[in-house]
Amino acid sequence: MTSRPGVTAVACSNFALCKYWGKADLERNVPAVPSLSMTVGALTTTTTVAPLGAAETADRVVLGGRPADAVTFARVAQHLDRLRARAGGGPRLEVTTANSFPTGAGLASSASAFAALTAAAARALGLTLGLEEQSDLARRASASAARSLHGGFVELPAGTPGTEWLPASPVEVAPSLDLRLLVAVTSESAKAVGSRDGMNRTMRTSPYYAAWVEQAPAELIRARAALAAGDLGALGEVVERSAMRMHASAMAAAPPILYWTSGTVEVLGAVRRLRERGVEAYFTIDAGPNVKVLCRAADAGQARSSLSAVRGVLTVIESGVGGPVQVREVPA
Ligand code: 2P0
Repeated sequence: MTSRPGVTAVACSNFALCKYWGKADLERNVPAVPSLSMTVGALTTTTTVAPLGAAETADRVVLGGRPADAVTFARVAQHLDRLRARAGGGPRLEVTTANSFPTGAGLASSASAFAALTAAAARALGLTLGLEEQSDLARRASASAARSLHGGFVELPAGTPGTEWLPASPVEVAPSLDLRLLVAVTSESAKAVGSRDGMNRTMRTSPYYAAWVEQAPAELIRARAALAAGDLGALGEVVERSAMRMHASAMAAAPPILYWTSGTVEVLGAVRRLRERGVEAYFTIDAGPNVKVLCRAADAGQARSSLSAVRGVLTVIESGVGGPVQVREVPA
């Protein structure tokens, strides 16, 4: 064993209010559209990275108490190789990771996972990196992970082919805007098409993809302005459009990609009814059937009980805005 201590990192998940869907550079994992997310305090990944002895020839990856499957292992090991290259070498590593939320709830997120892994492994390898450098590295493993190093509301810009440096950074939000996010869980099964495959298929085959890329930057500017002004109504309009336009581009792929279930559509109706009753609530949907609902803290109780009563909703998870990644060393 080396004398280096292990390192534990806790990273929050994030949900995009303006979606990332499509890449400008596949090899460097550079997004083709800018995205803007809320860091989600209630959903965290805790990852411990410890150096293995010099005789070890492979990394070890344990997820939720079980060895990782081959695909996950390969993706984690590739990221560890990236970090070792940055550190100029280093030992094989043991990675132990667990989520705070129930696995199989359709919320497993590469965002919190690769953010925590980047922070813990970088420190374990002796690297001293700022959050932006960690964000740029995490983005290469999973672009949504670049946003999870930071707390609050976070923007990841678009890049172009060949872009090498592309970190996420926090965006300004009006202090008066006290927001909550409610996750209406409508399915506990894994999605049929993963987000990486889904966005690649959309890029290759959807006639709506070019329009999606074209309209995204102006929408993000509107969302940023609404956040800074504390204007939930203006923000919510952009948030819903971003989700609908992302899904429309995916639905138009060949073969089509439909992440929604009947429960998804039921929740969209419930959100509309909340607004008709004067509750400012706005939906977003990621690459799966669950619906996330943005509202003021003062309205969260009412929104939560309405969403819980929707047919097809299994559970509702409530979250405030999360903070940046936390890192601590653990004894060798
Ligand atoms: C987002 N998603 O902005 C969008 C909305 C899913 C739907 O970022 O290929 O797992 O690893 O960079 O980060 C999920 O994409 O994709 C995602 P890769 P990632 O949150």
